[in-house]
Amino acid sequence: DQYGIKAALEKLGIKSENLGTSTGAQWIDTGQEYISSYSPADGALIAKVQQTDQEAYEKVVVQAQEAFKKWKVIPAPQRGEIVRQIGNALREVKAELGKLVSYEMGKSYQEGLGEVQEMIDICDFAVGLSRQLYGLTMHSERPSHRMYEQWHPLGIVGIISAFNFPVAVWSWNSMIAMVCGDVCVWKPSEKAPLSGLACQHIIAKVLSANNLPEGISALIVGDYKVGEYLSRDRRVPLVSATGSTRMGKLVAQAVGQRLGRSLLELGGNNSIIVTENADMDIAIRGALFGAVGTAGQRCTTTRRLIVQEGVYDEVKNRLVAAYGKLVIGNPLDEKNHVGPLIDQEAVKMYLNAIKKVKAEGGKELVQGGVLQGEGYESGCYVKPCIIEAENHFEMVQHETFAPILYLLKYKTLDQAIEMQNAVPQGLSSAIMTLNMREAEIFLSAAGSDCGIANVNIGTSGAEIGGAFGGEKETGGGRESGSDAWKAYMRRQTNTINYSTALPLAQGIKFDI
Ligand code: UN1
Repeated sequence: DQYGIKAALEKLGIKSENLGTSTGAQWIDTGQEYISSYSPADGALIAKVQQTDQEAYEKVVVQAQEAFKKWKVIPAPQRGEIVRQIGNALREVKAELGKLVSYEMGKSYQEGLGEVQEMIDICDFAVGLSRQLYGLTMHSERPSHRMYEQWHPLGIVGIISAFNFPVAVWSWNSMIAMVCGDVCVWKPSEKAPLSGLACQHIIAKVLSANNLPEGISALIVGDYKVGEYLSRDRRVPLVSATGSTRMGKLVAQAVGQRLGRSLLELGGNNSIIVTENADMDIAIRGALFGAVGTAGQRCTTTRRLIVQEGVYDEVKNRLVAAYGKLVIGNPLDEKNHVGPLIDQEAVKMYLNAIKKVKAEGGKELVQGGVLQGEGYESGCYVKPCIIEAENHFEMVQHETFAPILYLLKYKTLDQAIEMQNAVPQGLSSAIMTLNMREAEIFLSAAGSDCGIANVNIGTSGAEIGGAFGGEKETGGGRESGSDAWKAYMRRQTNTINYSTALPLAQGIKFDI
């Protein structure tokens, strides 16, 4: 145990066998099967978590409904105070939780720490927000009338999160939802349930220390079938789901069927345009982290590099050289740059994508493949690769959650922008240029069609202060900063008459 996993698990309250259904401090034994969580880093069994069934889900939702009655009338700044304490509790276990995320999911320890920092950041943001849930006031057209709007808590928010950001994306949703007066039921990914469990322990401690009722923050565990409990449940007005476009469409249909709200953060197919006016050092570094960071398993990962023909060879050569220096191995060992994929299923998809794109005419500049031998026993370590391709190739149009970078060539900026936009997804995008006109065109209405568009920064690593999400098959939802909180509340328009008459709007006369 050279990385201190045992001590981290102990501090986070994770045993070898754990219940998985919780309304806060209380855990429900469902008698169901356990999910085994294996580390892609070394293939070892970390611990087991029991799955939720319909009966236990019922208990969770009834408890959440009860909790909502109390939580929604607590003043928002007081709810913010609870979130402030959660942020502090996270600060205390940053190293341990970062380690568990790294070990269970496979991202580097640095990125595991970064993920917990992202949670702390959103707590701070939410605390400030708890005093800023502003509505507008309007001028009434009628004399001695006042009009304004206010934002009220919505109810139970269902959160379905993905394995790649097993804790941060939950916190974007839950911390904002909490200050908004909502209660949350969270289904973490069945591929990283222990990270979810650890968060449940942290949050439950803070809630009980403040004598708050059970049910403000609940946990359920299982695969998509457990997710369906949430998406089909009329008592859950909002379902926020992160994952594949395929999953998002199913959630949207089920939630739409009952006219609920869904907030979707789905696949990306993000590109960086490198123009002839780029700062090449920044362009190469940005593309490198964007493409191989988190082993290509971010929804914001750079999947396409669209390079101007005049600098194409330079970019290609420098990138190939940089890939040659990448060290692949155990994510907890800080000398390694790239860790494993989440599981062998993901390895299969990676290999399949490479095979398919080559059959379509793609040319491997840096060869992919599965690593074998000492340190790679889990079978989840793959080589980041670069493939020269064309934008219309089926595989280039598709999001493969792995470190495969497609290199594409362009002549004019118009062409580059057209290529950037000519994919079904619309999450993140970037341009590398020191030319002001190029940058502004890229950011204009004629430019990138994505929810995120950066200049001289890669496609990944967004800060929590902005709204996060994207267009088209990315699902259209916005989470995290800016005014994304509005999705977690219901808006009410109020008109008050303080006159002695009852004038009708639009000047309508109705006298008897
Ligand atoms: C995700 O991959 O689902 O912008 C979220 C980023 C991170 C969040 C990614 N802050 O890359």
